[in-house]
Amino acid sequence: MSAVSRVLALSGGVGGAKLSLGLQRVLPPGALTVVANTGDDFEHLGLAISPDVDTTLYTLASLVNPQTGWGRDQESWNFMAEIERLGGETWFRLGDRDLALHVERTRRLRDGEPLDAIVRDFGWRLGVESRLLPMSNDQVRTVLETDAGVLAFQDYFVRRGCAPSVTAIRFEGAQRARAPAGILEALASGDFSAVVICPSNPFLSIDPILAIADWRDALRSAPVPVVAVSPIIAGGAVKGPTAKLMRELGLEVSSTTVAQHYRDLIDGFVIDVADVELSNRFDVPVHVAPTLMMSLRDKETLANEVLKFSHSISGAARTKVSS
Ligand code: FO1
Repeated sequence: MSAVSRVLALSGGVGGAKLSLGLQRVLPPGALTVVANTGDDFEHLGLAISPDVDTTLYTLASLVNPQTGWGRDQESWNFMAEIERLGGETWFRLGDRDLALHVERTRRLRDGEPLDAIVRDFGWRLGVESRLLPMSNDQVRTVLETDAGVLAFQDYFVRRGCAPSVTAIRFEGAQRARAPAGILEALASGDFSAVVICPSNPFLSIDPILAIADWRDALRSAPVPVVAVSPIIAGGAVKGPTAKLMRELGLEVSSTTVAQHYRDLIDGFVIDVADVELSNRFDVPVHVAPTLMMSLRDKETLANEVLKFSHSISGAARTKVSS
């Protein structure tokens, strides 16, 4: 266990959820709060789907499908098979167990309950000991400008398998969106001892959170260290379209690019052991650790490394580079 006590983690889908699970396992019960991206949310088959919130929820509840990293374990697909038989849309796969979550969330949203209250209750019912929050109760939608036209996130990501080339990304609704009540005050008043930006896609998973002025301002002025973990290892991404997207946006596929992207927010940056030779190429303190999370032990080890590092830089002069 580390000296760091309460931690706020910012997360997207699978990669972020893995580190969140590591943090949950090495911190005391209840000491972790995870803020999940909702830019990927959409309405599908008449249901309100929140993929990154659900991936995090299932991972923290040890109910996630270990093969995909999203959706439920012990899943069956009768609903999808029947949808197909009826000629419905099957490109986005909703398993039978997972379906219950979407049906229940949709009902509660339609009854006027805010998303954060619904997610909090789901967490409690599924036995999650950490607090999980959507980045906002207001609608924010990630939209991509591509060589195949303007695409909604899941159309780009799942239906088209990230094949289109991306020229720009926007977060519709982010300008009006607010963070859920209470969390920013908790951060500003020192309730947390560190903020961790998980190794999620910076452009698709973390940027939707940072596009909300509330969050960006709160992180810039956080009275505690903000530490990001690079999703890039040895010039490639562990999973997903991060490296392809960076090339399309004209960026070098390197952890130095990611640190530069977060430069006005972070006080420290964690890179993989494979990138040790880059460690003197950053404007912020750098910690080198194994960042590939295959086993539960890997997740716990990285969580401990991140917490140790953030503790070691807390109290040091702020290193954020103003932009
Ligand atoms: N990802 C896929 O690649 N194909 C799917 O059919 C799919 C269904 C799905 C259903 C529920 C859910 O919570 C997540 C799901 N995902 C699927 C993952 C998800 O679309 C992405 O991983 C995230 O949006 C990006 O973080």
